[in-house]
Amino acid sequence: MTEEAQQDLFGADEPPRIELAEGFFLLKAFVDTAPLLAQVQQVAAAAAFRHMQVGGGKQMSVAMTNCGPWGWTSSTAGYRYSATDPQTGRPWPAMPARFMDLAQKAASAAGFPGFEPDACLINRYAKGASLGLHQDRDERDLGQPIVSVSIGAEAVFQLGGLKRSEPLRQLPLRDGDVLVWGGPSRLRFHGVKALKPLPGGPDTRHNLTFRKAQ
Ligand code: MD3
Ligand code: FE
Repeated sequence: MTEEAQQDLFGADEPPRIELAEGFFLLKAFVDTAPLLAQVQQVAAAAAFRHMQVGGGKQMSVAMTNCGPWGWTSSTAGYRYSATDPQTGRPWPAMPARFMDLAQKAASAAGFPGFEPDACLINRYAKGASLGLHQDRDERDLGQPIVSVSIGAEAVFQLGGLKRSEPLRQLPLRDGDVLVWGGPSRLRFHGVKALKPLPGGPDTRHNLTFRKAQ
């Protein structure tokens, strides 16, 4: 079915919900991102964006911070969820009520009711920043879905399979698009290609990922 035909299955007032794979949903233009970006700036004022270290002493091109009870961190020692920001020793900023509400509404819209995220990882992409192919498997209960929200510049994301070697589908992600993935798609490999901001558009992309870490 084409995207257009699938959109016709929904009422005119319903945001289009596209199932890209079993348990993997794209909610196009699901949210107005202006208020979200303001909250991101508030979080970043208390827990600054930083380029985390990964194996081999390299730094990620994507800058990250977190809000909520748990935050994803990476160092030369490996990946983990931490209740405190290793840069300040303080707890991560609280998850804004608007974030929690959005994550729960999106999860429900994709058929995952009762989602209670306790972590929100915030990624910031400047021109050229990318995220290599990976799986999200640092969460305790892989039966819980993940919700992601795209803000700002358009990016091309790569949707793979359950093995790194499987072919990748490339899909554009635009401002306000929300992805929800769970069930058999929870451990799909995925990544984001180097950001190429379009002339006249925003030069930065932010992405929120809501997770149940513990
Ligand atoms: C899941 N972030 O933080 S989220 C991450 O846009 C992360 O910042 C990316 O991956 C970002 O761990 C992507 C959306 C996404 C895209 C493709 C996927 C999630 C996916 C494909 C398969 C499974
Ligand atoms: Fe990921």
